[in-house]
Amino acid sequence: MNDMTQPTATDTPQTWRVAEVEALFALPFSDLMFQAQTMHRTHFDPNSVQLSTLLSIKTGGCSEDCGYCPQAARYDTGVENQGLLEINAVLDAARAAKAAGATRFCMGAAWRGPKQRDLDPVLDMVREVKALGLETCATLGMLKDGQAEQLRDAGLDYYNHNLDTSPEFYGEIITTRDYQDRLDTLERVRGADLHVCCGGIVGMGESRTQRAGLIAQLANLDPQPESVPINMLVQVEGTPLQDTAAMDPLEFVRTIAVARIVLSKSYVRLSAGRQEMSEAIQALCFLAGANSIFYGEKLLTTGNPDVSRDRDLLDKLGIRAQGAAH
Ligand code: SAM
Ligand code: DTB
Ligand code: SF4
Repeated sequence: MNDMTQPTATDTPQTWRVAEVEALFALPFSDLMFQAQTMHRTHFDPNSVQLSTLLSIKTGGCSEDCGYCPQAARYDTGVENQGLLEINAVLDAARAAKAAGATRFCMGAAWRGPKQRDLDPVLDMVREVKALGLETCATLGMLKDGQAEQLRDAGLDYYNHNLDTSPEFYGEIITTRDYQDRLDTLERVRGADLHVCCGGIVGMGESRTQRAGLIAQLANLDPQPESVPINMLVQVEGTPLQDTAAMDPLEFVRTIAVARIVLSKSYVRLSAGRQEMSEAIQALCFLAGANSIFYGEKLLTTGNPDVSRDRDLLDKLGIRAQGAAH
């Protein structure tokens, strides 16, 4: 890359090696937090958080075998299957999310990927949610050629598709689609000029090296994703991961801090698992550079803190909701 005809160091994106990311994880906690906060303050207002509300528009009965997921048909988790919601139910939920202060509405479907007959009604939902003045996000599984463009043309702002974990650990968690399938969908999303929302789950029994492997993969996406959800596994009875040894919450805080350092301009979302976290740990996550949360009492099928509890927490910390009148 030193050849004069090649891009210079300033326009070549930095490639993160797993060992470099792991070295960040290994820093003394205070040093890691200092670096993360310094980075956070370089690119963002540290006292502002973005609020996204989720809605499951199609629930359960999924053909895939993701070991963490309550919606996989093959696991007996008690989740009730629900076909695609009527558009009015979706719009009611979107209006309520907006009234509560969310700026983005994310529609999730338990599909391996959408068939065209599934996608058509979702395009209407995207159009009408967007018309309410909300940012729109969808997570519908793997996309085929042309589908990302249809979503973009309907007014979709973000597409969420997670890498979930490191390539080395991936096969322990999911066998019905491979890592490359995920990268291919992300390419299609990026190719359609949609904003990319891509993150993963920790606390699935992966090693620290594998956590670093996930973060390195995310950091090496070019361009980096605009939004990076970091989920703490929600252990759901009936899933293969239900009895996974709990991860130290401070290791979760470290994961957020490392993500903030290497994905310096991305929104890092403190995602699933907040209901099981103390306020103190959540506050440390904000200090570590998390600047987005899922907001609203439900994620897709599992619980999330009540809106009033989140408002209290943000008030206590002096954190403003992005886009809120103040
Ligand atoms: N079915 C689509 C797919 O998998 O691409 C979209 C919805 S899927 C439920 C979206 C993401 O939710 C998954 O990629 C995973 O990262 C996250 N997720 C699912 N179950 C979870 C759990 N129990 N704990 C934490 N995150 C979870
Ligand atoms: C993401 O990274 N986390 C969200 C969203 N993207 C779609 C989903 C979390 C799901 C948690 C389990 C559930 O509620 O079913
Ligand atoms: Fe299906 Fe998505 Fe759950 Fe995997 S994560 S089982 S693809 S709903």
